[in-house]
Amino acid sequence: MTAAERYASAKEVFGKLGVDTDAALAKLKEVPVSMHCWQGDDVIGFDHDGPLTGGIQTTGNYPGKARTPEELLSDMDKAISLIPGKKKINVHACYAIFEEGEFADRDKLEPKHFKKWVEFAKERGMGLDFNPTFFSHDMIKDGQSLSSPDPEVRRFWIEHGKACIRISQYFAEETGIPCVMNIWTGDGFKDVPADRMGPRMRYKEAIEEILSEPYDRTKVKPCVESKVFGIGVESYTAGSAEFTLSFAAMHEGCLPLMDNGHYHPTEVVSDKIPALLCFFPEIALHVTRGVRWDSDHVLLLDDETKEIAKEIVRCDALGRVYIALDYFDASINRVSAWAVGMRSFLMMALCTPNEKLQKLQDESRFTELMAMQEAVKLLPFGDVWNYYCERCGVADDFSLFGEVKEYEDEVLSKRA
Ligand SMILES: [Mn+2]
Repeated sequence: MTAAERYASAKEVFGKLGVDTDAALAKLKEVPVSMHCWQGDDVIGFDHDGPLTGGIQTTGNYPGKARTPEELLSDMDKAISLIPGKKKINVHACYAIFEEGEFADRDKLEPKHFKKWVEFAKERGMGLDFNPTFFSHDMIKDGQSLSSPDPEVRRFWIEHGKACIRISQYFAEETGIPCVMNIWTGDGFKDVPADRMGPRMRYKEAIEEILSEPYDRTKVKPCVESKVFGIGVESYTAGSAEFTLSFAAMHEGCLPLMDNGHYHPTEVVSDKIPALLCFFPEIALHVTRGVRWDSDHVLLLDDETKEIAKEIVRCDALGRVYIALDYFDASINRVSAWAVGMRSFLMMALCTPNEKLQKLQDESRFTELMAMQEAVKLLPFGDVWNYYCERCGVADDFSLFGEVKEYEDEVLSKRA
């Protein structure tokens, strides 16, 4: 049977449950998922030679890492050719692309240093998201940036944040698509602090000063991302969940950003999404896969990933949730890491008979609900997915590796 024939049969099965798969696929194709540039070179970037520092870490040494902007953009293009649907590109400030002999420190970055990213995105009809880079830099003093007790350190990073607002505005104006600008720092302490509130007050005031930089709220969407702990800062994080959530709630226009690797291992972001949507007009996500901790493994179609997607869809919040991915695995082919993680995140949620299931819950038919939820798991989602890939002109799941391997043999393996 061809993919189209299998799809026709699946469509009938889903149709009986009240799911219009044609409509689901049309919707799926239009939901942008932001592809993080930092998977391609293990979060190194182009503005420093040093290692990755500041509470995050990549592990692995798979050959073929992108070493230049040209290599990174070419690898991203290969990954993009394997990913169906709408994409955005998520850039970090440390990925400024300087001209020969040019350099600007983080506090002096300008839109022109990201011109090549804008060209890349515009040529492909994509939007751009942005992240100030508050790590891997000499001005991180004793593990602190925006919450540092040293006013000179804070000043440097506040100026960096302001520069990033201006660059985000430039991204939105150039692409015509809003730019989500996410503030995350690894500020914290390895051991028991003597003052927990002081750093948080300094952090709060610093973010307020960054957000005092003028910007168009319809174009720039500033976010604050929380974290429970990082490597070397196991005892205390200034930007904890309560801190960032409260900050966003108290500052109009600022969105809370949840990274599902940044919570205690038994907490689930899927449950937090509808809670936040009761209050915030818009929220942002970093979707990743933590294994025991914030290990930034490649996103897979596991239960929590599916549950996150389901919550976005059944809250009818595809237009209110900015979805970006955030992981970096240096132990496998990086193009494959992008392509596999970006592929199948939302399709199942869109083809789930959500209205039917909700009705069972509202009518307290819990036995039937359980039986139905189990039955739904084995619906022919694969037939819908393969047809979607075919229609989008990308490789199906079984051909993906072959394409990656070919690129590895022809391009990546020559980067010795
Ligand atoms: Mn994140």
